[in-house]
Amino acid sequence: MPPSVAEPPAFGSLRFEVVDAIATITLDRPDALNALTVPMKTELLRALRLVARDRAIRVVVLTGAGRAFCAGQDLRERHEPDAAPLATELRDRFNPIIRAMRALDQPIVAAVNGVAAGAGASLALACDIRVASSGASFILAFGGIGLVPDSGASWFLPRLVGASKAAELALLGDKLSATEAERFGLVMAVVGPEALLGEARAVAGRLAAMAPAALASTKHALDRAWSVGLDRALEDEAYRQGVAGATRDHAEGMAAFLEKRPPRFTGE
Ligand code: T3D
Repeated sequence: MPPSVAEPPAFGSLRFEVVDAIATITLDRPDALNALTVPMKTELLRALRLVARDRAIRVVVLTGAGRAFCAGQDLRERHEPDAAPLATELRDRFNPIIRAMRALDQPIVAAVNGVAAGAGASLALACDIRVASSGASFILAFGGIGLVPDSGASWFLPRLVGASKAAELALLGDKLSATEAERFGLVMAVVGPEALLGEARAVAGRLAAMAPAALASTKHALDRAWSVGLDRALEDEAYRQGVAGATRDHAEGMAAFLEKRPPRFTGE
């Protein structure tokens, strides 16, 4: 595995650590339920860019410190007289984060440790896989302050839970509990709070052991499939399979199968 280029970077409002090819990003303003300020958004984008450059990182776990995952935009900051206009803030700070998450080759596992509200819910929705603590919840809190779902929520939610449930959650702003989220397939597993990070890292560990190029291509193929017809998707799969089939990792996977041993994928 290539050495990590991610030096322990200095962050103020989040924690970034890499262990065993898994980068854990912890939103770290627990007193404000990890509400997103300008510095925090800037740092989150910086952390995602660090991951994008570091092939030694195979998976990202995104979580929150304290009792919340993330309460969305910091409403105290939003109330400041010099706050950027809403649309500008979305275009300049929120949307680049969501785009970076989906452009990332590495899958992102959300460890939803508590409430995910507003753009905090959007962050969780933009991850590839979610595991949740039993006390976690998702709230499309936008309507409560006279706003509309943003940071990708209106795009991800109907795709993840279906149009009907998405309308209910987005229009009424009702809280979706972790267990209900699991029933709708939004979260992969619900575990006790003390087991959450272990569960998320176990899922991340499984992903980290897989062939990274194939994993990245699968992530991007799934995203692309939303916007193309079957013919295009079939051709897209054929192309991606040609690329994946030419990797050393594919040869290793085949050899491991025939030799009845676990594969050792290197990312080549
Ligand atoms: O730039 C832009 O504005 C555009 C982008 C917008 C995207 C958005 O995210 S809009 C939606 C923003 N978020 C919300 O509307 C959620 C607001 N928060 C809540 O509704 C509730 O706090 C929760 C349902 C998330 C949790 O409720 P609860 O009862 O568990 O906690 P609490 O007592 O309300 O909050 C605890 C503390 O966190 C409290 O501070 P204090 O009084 O102890 O000093 C509270 O003010 C603070 N807090 C919670 N959410 C935010 C926040 N502080 C700043 N911003 C927040 N979003």
